[in-house]
Amino acid sequence: MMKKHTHKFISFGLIIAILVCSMMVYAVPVNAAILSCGDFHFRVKGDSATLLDYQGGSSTMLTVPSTVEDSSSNKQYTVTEIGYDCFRAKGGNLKSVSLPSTLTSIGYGAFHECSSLETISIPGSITTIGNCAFDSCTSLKGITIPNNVTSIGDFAFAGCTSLESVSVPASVTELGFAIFHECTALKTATLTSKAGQMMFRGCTALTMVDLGNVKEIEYKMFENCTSLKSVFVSSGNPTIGFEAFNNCPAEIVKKRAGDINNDKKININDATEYQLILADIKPDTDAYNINGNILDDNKRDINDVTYIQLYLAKKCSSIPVKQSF
Ligand SMILES: [Ca+2]
Ligand SMILES: [Ca+2]
Repeated sequence: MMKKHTHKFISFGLIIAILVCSMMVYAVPVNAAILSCGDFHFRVKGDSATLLDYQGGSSTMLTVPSTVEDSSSNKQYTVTEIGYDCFRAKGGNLKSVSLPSTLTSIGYGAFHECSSLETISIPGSITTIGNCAFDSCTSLKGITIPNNVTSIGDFAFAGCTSLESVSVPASVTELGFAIFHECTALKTATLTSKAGQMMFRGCTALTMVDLGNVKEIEYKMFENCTSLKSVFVSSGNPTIGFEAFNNCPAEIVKKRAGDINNDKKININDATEYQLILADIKPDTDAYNINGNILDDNKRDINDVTYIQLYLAKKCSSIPVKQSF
């Protein structure tokens, strides 16, 4: 076991020092240099710096600086990237990490096996989360993927066994393999437009997934999700890939009825919206079509609106959820 508390205050001092200290240049590859400061090494190129590694070891809280300075030239570099396996060796005691809003990329394995890490805020500037970036962060309680992220790599959050809920925004267009593989505490997940292969494989506590507008349920996406009860879609009939539901209780894909505006709530706005659509005041869309035939009689009409109103007035007990497969 590494000592967790003895050097806490010394380390905190070091963190402050990092923010104001100057750098030493000690290696100069072609067009790049390595700068050293406190517990960090950076590779600098152009105007940007990549955080290469961290040598702290005993700190539990850490702030990554937004800029570094080369003391020999007084040139400042913007920290844009967390590099390969950066915190893997010495990040084992970190509980909380603060990242600067200058970052655009969290690299391959950056926080791999940071098993004490409970909280980290991914800045809104991030576009890429690399393979295994948070793999086996077994204490990580929650993660928000901001809506500038376009790419998430293989196993990025695999083995995060404390995560209970995840949400992937519409901005994400490239998804690797097994992103949430064996996140065994995960109960709910919300996707928007894209899924990945083996995405939730072995998430044995997963009960509810909202697929949004996902068009394809990918290869082995829910394999061994032995608690899975509900998979909702908002539009269309997604295609179901090979062994997508292997060793699940059932292939269960449902559509929401009654949630006309597709905001995951059924309230008076849905009744109003529906009336506007039926009166041709609002354009009709696929989503309205799917959610609107509440009485399942192949017509969308005023009776469906009335049903929502009765439901809201507690005159009927439930809005039926339609089974599509
Ligand atoms: Ca609604
Ligand atoms: Ca109807």
